[in-house]
Amino acid sequence: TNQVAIVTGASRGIGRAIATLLALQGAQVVCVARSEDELLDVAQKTNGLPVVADVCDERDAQLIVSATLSRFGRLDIVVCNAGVGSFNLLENFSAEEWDRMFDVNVKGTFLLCKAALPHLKEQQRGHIIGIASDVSKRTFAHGTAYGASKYAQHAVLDALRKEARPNGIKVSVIYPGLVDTYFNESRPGAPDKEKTHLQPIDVAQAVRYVLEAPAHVVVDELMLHPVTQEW
Ligand code: NJP
Repeated sequence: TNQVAIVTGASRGIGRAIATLLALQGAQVVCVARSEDELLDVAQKTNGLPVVADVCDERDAQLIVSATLSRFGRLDIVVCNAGVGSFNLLENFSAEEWDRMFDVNVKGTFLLCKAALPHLKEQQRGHIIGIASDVSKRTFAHGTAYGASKYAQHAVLDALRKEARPNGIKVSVIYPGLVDTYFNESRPGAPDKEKTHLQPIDVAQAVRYVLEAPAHVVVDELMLHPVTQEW
């Protein structure tokens, strides 16, 4: 199709896989992240529009949407994927680390939705997709800050679904378990992770699934895990 999609966190990991799959499906993709070199690479491979931006910055969020509209004249899909996480005992987290997770994971999602909504409302159509986490719905040790931010991101999108429905706008949220990416400073591709982790493409396929729902159907939530993940 000739749909236009914004994907945040497109420089690597899950966002890169989503941008790549959407481009393969025929979408025009606006690739958003802070790392210019990686972003230019993925934009070139997807024939997409690179927008170097920090999702925590309100002006950047507005710029992402205005750059999309001036380049393509339309906006159909907004994928709020950019996210960060680090894990520690509560007493070992700095206030800065706490703020960083809430800034990217919660405020980043809020700001891009806020910037996109006037346009989506005007056209009475659009699809917002959030990449949350299985820990948006359960807690775990060492996950106070990250888990709280992902619960909050889930709450933002869950409430937004109710606000958006009267305007014909769909909100779908995907809750993956462990995914083999650069998340939390890890290195993807270790052979032992093939069984223990999802691959970024698995999450991209979930995005494709929710996008393929018929016009009268919204997939509210989709949770996926590697079969081996115990918790
Ligand atoms: O992580 P990673 P994932 N402004 O580190 C971007 C969730 N999740 O793909 O700016 C704009 O490979 C960053 O780009 P850059 C997770 O919570 C994961 O795994 O250049 N972009 C990069 O492209 C997150 O919401 C797992 O540094 C910013 C991307 O985000 C989503 O999946 C499990 C940014 C991160 O790529 C994607 O994470 C789960 C900013 N301020 C949920 N800050 C998992 N991996 O196990 C970061 O349940 N980015």
